[in-house]
Amino acid sequence: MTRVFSGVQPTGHLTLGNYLGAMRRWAAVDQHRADSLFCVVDLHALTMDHDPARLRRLSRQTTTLLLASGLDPDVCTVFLQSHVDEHTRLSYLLECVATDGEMRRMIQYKEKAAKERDRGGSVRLSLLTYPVLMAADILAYGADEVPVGEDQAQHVELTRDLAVRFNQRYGHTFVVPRVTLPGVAARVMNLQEPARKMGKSDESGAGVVYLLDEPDAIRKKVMRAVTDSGREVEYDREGRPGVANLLEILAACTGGSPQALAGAYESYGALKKDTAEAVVEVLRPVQARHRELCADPAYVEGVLRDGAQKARAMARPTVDAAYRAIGLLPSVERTELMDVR
Ligand code: AQP
Repeated sequence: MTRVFSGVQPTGHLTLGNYLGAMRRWAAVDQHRADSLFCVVDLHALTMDHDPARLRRLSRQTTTLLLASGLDPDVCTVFLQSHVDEHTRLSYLLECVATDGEMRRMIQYKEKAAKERDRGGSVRLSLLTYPVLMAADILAYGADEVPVGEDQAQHVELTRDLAVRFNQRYGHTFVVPRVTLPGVAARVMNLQEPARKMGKSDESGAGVVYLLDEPDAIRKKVMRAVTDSGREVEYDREGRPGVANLLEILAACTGGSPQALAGAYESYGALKKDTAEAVVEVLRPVQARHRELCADPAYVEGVLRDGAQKARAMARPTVDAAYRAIGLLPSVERTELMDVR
């Protein structure tokens, strides 16, 4: 059976981008057709300046939202990255096959490091090495597919490179995974700055629809979306990125295609109105389920406890095999060696 792995970072409140680009597909499709693991990758949240209390809150909220979006712990595995030591065990081995040059080429590293430097902060070493930890997240489970938004595709490419290199040097150990992207809304853009990705760590939040935004807040944000001075509704990602973004969001929410939807509108106002309502409707059941789950924190804790147990059992054999392949003596063999002497 195909195995799927994906994750989400508890670095802020989850956005419509996270939902349309990744989470919705995990719940609607992946968990039912594959042996799937979905992970709140909390260690990745330590790569930038962070507040420990906020991280704890966001880790709980992110887990609750994954469940609210439809992940069913009876058919998939939901867990926290820091609960399974195999991720960091494997990450070090992969650091020994990755190169400094390929880490520095990662777009997210360049962007986030530049932002941190502009703020006068210092760049954590873990920001540079985090794609290797992400590779370990994926390879530890022998995942065949990694369903992500477009912004994570480069990191999955790196994961493939590291798996191939490790296998060539030390013998076949890892499945080489492939990225899967959604057909539409693979990169939802910021409503105020359509050249920029809608991200959860955006400072103002004006162009970001959060999954827990009230319906009126969603309507306001969509109605104020930056478009352009033209009048005709055309799907042109390069020339009219703001309108194209709205069309993609509408298409992702209603199931149409952005090109076909463009022909159905004569004004930006009407497009914005329908997009706002479509987003409100898509998020309504997620928000309702989130409220129910918040009233039952013991259930969410139980999901994480069981998920970690299942995940550990899946990851351990592969990570142990990697340790052996690279030349490290497993502790059992070490005892046997001493007996022989
Ligand atoms: N705008 C987006 N459009 C489509 N997909 C997106 N994803 C994120 N933003 C969009 C996808 O959501 C999944 C989880 O994302 P993540 O938390 O691992 O990574 P991120 O969103 O890049 O988060 P950061 O780095 O904490 O902060 P921001 O958001 O501020 O950059 C992934 O599959 C991702 O592709």
